[in-house]
Amino acid sequence: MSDPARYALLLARGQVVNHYQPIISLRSGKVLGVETLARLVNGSNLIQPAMFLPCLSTDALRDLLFASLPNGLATLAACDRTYPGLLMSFNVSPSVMLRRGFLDTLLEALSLHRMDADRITLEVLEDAEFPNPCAARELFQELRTAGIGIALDDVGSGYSSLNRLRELSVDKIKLDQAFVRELQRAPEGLHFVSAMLSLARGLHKPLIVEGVETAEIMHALGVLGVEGAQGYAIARPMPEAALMEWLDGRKAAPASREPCSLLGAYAAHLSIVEACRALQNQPLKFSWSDDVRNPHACSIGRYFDSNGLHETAFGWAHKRFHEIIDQSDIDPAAWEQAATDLWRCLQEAITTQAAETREAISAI
Ligand code: G
Ligand code: MN
Repeated sequence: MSDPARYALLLARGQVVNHYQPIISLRSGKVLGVETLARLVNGSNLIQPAMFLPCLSTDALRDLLFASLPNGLATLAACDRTYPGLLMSFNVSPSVMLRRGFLDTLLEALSLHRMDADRITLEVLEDAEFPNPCAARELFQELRTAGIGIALDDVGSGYSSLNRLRELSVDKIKLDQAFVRELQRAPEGLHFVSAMLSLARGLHKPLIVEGVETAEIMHALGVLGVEGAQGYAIARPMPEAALMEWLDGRKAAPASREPCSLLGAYAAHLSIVEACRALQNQPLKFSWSDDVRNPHACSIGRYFDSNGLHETAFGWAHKRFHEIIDQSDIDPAAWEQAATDLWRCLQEAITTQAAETREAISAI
C-alpha cells in the first residue's frame, strides 16, 4: 500500500492521537497555552504531521481537525482543574477553513464541550494559498466575532507571506522554526526575529517563536523582548498525561534581560543599536546616559566583566563601539561600522563555540 493510502486508512480508522506542546510567555515565564499536534498511530509507531499532512486531501485534513478537536477540548477542560485559563491551538489548513459549514461545526464542538470560543486559537498553516481571499477575509471576521483566536503559523515560510499578514485580521504571529532553530550556528538570524518583532509590535500582535531548541536561544529571545516561545528547550510535544505532569511541576521563571551568553550579548547589542538608531533619526536633543557611554556599565559590558571577556576580539569591538558613542560629535558612518564590527566578532565567537560543542558531543 502506498504511503498516502496508508495515512488515509489510519485516519479513517480513527488511529489519531493528540500530543500537546506548551507555549510560554518569556516575560512572565507563565504557560500561555498548548498547541495540539496530531500524530497518526501505526502499530507502535507515531507518524509526524510533516510526513502525512502533505499527502492528505482537503476532506481528510478536515476529518483530522474534527477528530482531534473533541480530545483537545477534553484535555483543555482537564487542564482547567490545575492550570485554569490556558489557550489551546489547533492547526488548520486554509482549504479546510473555507469549506462550507466550517465555523458551524467548530461552534457545535465547542458548545458540546461547554468550552468558550475564546479559549481556542486556530493556527492557519502555510501549506496553501487561500483560494478566495475575499471569502477568507469574511471568515476571519466571523471567527473573530465569535471570539475564536487566529494565529498565522509558520510565518516566513511557504505562503505565510507579508501580504497575508497585511490582508487578514489575525491575533498572533508565529514565526517559523527555521528562523530560530539555527541561531547558534547562524546568530545573524536574530536580525530576522528582531524585524518580525518590530512588525508584530507595530501591528499590536504578540510574536510567538517556534523551534526554541536550547536554553541559550530561549535566553537570547528573552533579551530581544520576544513575547511567546515554543520548542524543545521548553517541552517536547507530549500526550495528555505527560502534559498534566509537566504543568504540575512547572515553576514560572521570567526571562532575564541581562545577557548571560554570547548569543544573549548579540541580542542585547541588537536592541541597543536599534534604540540608538531610532533616537539618532529623530530631531531630538538628547545625550546618551552613562550606561550607554560606559563599556563597563552597559548590560553587555557587565556580562563581559563578570566572565573575564573584555580582552577578546569582541571585547575590544565592544569598547570601540562605546568610544564612538562617548564622542561629543558622533560620526554616523563610524558608529554604524563599530556596531557591525561588534556583531561580526560576536558572530564568529558564537559559531566557533557552537562548532566546538558539536565536536565535543560527537567525540563522546
Ligand atoms: O508548524 P508547526 O508549528 O505546526 O510545527 C510543529 C511541529 O514542529 C511539530 O510536529 C513538533 O513536533 C515540531 N517541533 C516542535 N518544537 C520543535 C523544536 O524545538 N525543534 C524542532 N526541530 N521541531 C519542533
Ligand atoms: Mn502550528
